[in-house]
Amino acid sequence: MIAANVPFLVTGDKTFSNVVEAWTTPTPGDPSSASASINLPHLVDTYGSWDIPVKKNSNPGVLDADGRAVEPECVTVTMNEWVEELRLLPDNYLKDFHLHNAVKKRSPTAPPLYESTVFCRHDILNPFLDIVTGGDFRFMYWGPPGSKTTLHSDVMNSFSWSYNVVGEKEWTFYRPWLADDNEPIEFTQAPGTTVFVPSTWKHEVVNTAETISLNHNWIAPCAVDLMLACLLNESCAVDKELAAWGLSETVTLEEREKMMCSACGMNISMFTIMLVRAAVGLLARAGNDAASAYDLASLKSALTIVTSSLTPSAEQRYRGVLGDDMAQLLTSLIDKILLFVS
Ligand SMILES: O=C(O)CCC(=O)C(=O)O
Ligand SMILES: [Fe+2]
Repeated sequence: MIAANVPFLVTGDKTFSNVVEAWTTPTPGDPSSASASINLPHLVDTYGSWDIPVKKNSNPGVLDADGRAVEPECVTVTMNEWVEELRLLPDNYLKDFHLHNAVKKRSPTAPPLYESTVFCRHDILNPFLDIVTGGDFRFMYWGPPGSKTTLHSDVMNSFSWSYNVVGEKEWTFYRPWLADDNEPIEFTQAPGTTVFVPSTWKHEVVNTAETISLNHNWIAPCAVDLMLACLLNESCAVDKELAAWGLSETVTLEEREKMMCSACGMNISMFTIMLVRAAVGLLARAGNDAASAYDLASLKSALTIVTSSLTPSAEQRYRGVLGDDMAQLLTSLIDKILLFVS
């Protein structure tokens, strides 16, 4: 299903039952979570003093030249301010709050608040970022009725999943191989269900009731080619910009990689290390099954493209970023992986 890269809705996923139990209050006489309301006292008690990002959702759906949504204005407030003053103003949307990370930073040894939903346990992006940058793409969203996310496709051609803790969302998906005005796929997401958001599909989302959701962007080994396509695009965009400023010769490879990182959250060197880490992990598990073989073949194919067809070459980039010794180590590790994975 995931490799097919089409949207789907999952019901009966019990992964988040702890969160649902803590964050919602069942309606008396109705034990189902579908009619539960938000447990505001619990959320205020637990997260009241924490900083959260609130976006002014007045973005009219403008896309930049690469088809990404232009970001709406964002302010930082406390969860108390959100709950008491801001959460029901229709223009506001608590969005992209790194809750998972915030919990981990405050209580490093505590178990995570929730596990990733079962169909994305093969994420190679967030565990890598945890180690390398300390950042992540694991979010909590909380929007009043009518709040929305305008037309976009997800960052770095990632997949995402989105679980409704409480409330309801209307999703509209546009098939990437058809023009945007073609008949979209539309459906309603009830509380307690999870949507799989495929890579490169443009979509828009409206909260039809006050809604709290958990949402992760993630990369599966079988889809690294899509992420690579995005990074190669980004690399060309950086090159063009440097050429336009007459800086092609003066900017170092390290600076070039930094520019890529600030434009899209990742660069070629980091991407390569992420692939190597994933390949070594798969090889160490010595999985003999068809899924592991498919994953390894996808990683190998992306590594082959990265190592053989870039200008400036991947090896030059690693030298710029990691220094000579580490770059050499990385290159010989990649050679071994490419040899080993037949
Ligand atoms: O729930 C939303 O407002 C947006 C979610 C979304 O775009 C996603 O999960 O990819
Ligand atoms: Fe999205």
